[in-house]
Amino acid sequence: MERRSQENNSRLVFALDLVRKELNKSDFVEKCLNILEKTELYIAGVKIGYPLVLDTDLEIISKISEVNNVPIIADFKIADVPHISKQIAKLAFKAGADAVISHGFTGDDSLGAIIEACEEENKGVLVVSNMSHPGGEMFIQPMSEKILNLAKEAKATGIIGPATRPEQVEKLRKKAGEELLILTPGIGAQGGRPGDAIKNGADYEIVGRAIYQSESPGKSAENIRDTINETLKEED
Ligand code: 3DU
Repeated sequence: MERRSQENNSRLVFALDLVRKELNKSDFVEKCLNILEKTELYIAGVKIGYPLVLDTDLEIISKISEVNNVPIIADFKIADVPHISKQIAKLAFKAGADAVISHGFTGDDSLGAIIEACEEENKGVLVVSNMSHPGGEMFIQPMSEKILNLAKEAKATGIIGPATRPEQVEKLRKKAGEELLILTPGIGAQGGRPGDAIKNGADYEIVGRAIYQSESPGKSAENIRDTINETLKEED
């Protein structure tokens, strides 16, 4: 992802959370690939979650990896016993994902099983250490530093933090040091401003609706990428 980020001068990860509605499956897949193609030059990676996979099938990841030259994060927020967690990660990798997102509250054995899958396949895992929605403050935020420590000890690739609460991102970066990537959803529709999370220590910002619900997803991705970059320059 770092290479793609440099090529496109972009710290933006696109959450491709489209909903099928009345389209048949193959037209819908075509539409998704089309939208992704329009944004491809402006993003560092794409994130695929449950809605899209459940509305199509796991092959959507393979199709994207064949057609679009962009790193793929499978956001399955894995939270299960170790052998099942590992199976989920392996299936995502087999389909073409470069990294998976996992919860960390399941403990060191479940995360350890995913790390094993990553080592076997040379892939990555991002651990949800905090969540961007208001309810994220109830249970996961008080645990966020413990989950971060677990991710660090397990040698995960990175963590997920909340772009809606940049001060929390700052705290996470202080604890993480330079060892973990920090990816932050919550920009646009959830209220976070492009660039704020990265200014506070994140590496990438994840954006969904503000791109795919706009009239011109390519233009919106370009604008958000540019706003992030402008905001980062302001700091200097
Ligand atoms: O709010 P948006 O439409 O920009 O989408 C945000 C994406 O990030 C979406 O795919 C969601 O599943 C994911 N996400 C969060 O929004 C918040 C988290 O804490 C973790 C993931």
